[in-house]
Amino acid sequence: MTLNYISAAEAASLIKHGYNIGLSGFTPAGTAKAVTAELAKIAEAEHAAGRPFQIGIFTGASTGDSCDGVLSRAKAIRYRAPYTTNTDFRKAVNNGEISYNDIHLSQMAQELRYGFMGKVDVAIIEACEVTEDGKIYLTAAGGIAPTVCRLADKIIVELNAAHSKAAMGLHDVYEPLDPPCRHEIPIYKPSDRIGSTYIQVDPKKIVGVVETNWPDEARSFAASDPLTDQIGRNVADFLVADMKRGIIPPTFLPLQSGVGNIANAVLSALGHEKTIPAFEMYTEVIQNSVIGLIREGRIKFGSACSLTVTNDCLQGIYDDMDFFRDKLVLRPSEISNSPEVVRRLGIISINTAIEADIYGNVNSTHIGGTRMMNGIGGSGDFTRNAYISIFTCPSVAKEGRISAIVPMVSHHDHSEHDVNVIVTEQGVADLRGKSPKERAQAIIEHCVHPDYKNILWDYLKLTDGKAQTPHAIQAALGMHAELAKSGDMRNTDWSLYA
Ligand code: 0RQ
Repeated sequence: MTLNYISAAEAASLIKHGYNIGLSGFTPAGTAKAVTAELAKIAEAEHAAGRPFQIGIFTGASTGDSCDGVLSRAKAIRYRAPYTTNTDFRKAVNNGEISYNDIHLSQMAQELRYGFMGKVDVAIIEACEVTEDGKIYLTAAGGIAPTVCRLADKIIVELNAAHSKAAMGLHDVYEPLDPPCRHEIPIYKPSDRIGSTYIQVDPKKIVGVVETNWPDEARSFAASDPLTDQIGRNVADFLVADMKRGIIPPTFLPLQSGVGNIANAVLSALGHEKTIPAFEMYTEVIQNSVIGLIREGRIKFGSACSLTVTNDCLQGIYDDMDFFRDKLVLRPSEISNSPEVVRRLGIISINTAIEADIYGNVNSTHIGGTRMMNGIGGSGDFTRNAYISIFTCPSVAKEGRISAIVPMVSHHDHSEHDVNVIVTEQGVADLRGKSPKERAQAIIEHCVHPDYKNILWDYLKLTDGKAQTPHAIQAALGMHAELAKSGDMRNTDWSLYA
């Protein structure tokens, strides 16, 4: 079948008010860009003409400004799932303008297949190559592309020349069957390949191919600083001690690490800790730091859903594909984040918390308990199923006015049953094998900033100290209430609750 080459504007005109679009990509890596940018113009024109125009978005994780940014500013998003990092999208969500379904990333593809979120009308897939017999070769991310291609009525391919055709062998495309027919996902080590290097679709569904040359819109992260370096050092020291005690095998275990500058600092500390042998990653996002460590031989293999790296780093990978071909694989998010595989491989997971409480519950998503930050991302997929689950965060935020450790989290993403270790720049609280009361002692002793230690010890004195998980319920959110009142949790006065 001959492919139909069309402009981005023509492709966007195929998307109607009320449609749900399914996108390739995971983080800004590999996300379609040109058609959504044109779609925002259509939405603005329709709104100016007094007509409604809103769509639903299904995707792998966050996208770039050319999707979530332009479409939220154009008020063109009715519904979206899952994770996002875009500032304008966040504002719209917290203004109540968008219906945002923040689910675990591993569940996105299957929940679409199960029919939980409605129909996928059009899939927009970024590719580095597409063939007349319907083979689509993805770019820098797996995401939910195989599933939205299969479910969508129509497929638009963005053939993006900014991605080298060298990406063609990177992917391992695999979609599990759904219950009651699902089998095991046959991955027994991070480097196992179980699928094909392309998505096979019915070529008749490809309604248009849009040629672009649009680099990924990956964020660059702040350079590491003494605080993030100290957190990285604390994680590395903790893992080295666990290895010496025989808790972690001498060959080490595969790592998952979140996104951001703390994650970069942790990886850098682990990569440069010579008592840890060269290790593997089974993770969702590969950042620049991982690529550097692969080049140095400190990371042996990286399995991920996306290459969320700067464009010069990505070009370096494409240019050096002979070196990277047997050291990297990109998978769909339901495989990169599969709870089954994470549990089997014995992943050490390292993610960032917004806040944690003295019993080890973690809030990853909401500021002040109500305002969405980004979303849970893959942190829950990995944390609950990890061999060792670690959360890191600075002990204070906003120049010390906020303590990251509080009596009770204001929103709850990861429970005390799932969180093994909390690490701040102050130190490490090892919660494994401890009761809630023992956990509270460890967290306050080792992780809390000195400005807040007495405030938290004094909170415990308000409780009867006997219950399984002692709380003074009226005061449990007292530090948050104080922040709302005076702007500084250090002013917390427990006598108000005595
Ligand atoms: O505010 O933006 O005004 O400066 O929150 O905090 O310290 O810059 O940290 O960018 O690493 O984000 C948890 C959000 C951390 C992220 C979170 C304020 C702080 C700052 C951001 P400003 P930092 P980061 C992999 C796995 C969930 C998903 C996940 C995240 C802003 O890591 O989205 O783990 N995680 N996915 O000042 C009020 C507090 C605060 C606070 C920090 N206690 N109260 N504000 N801030 N703590 C990714 C994927 O799944 C794809």
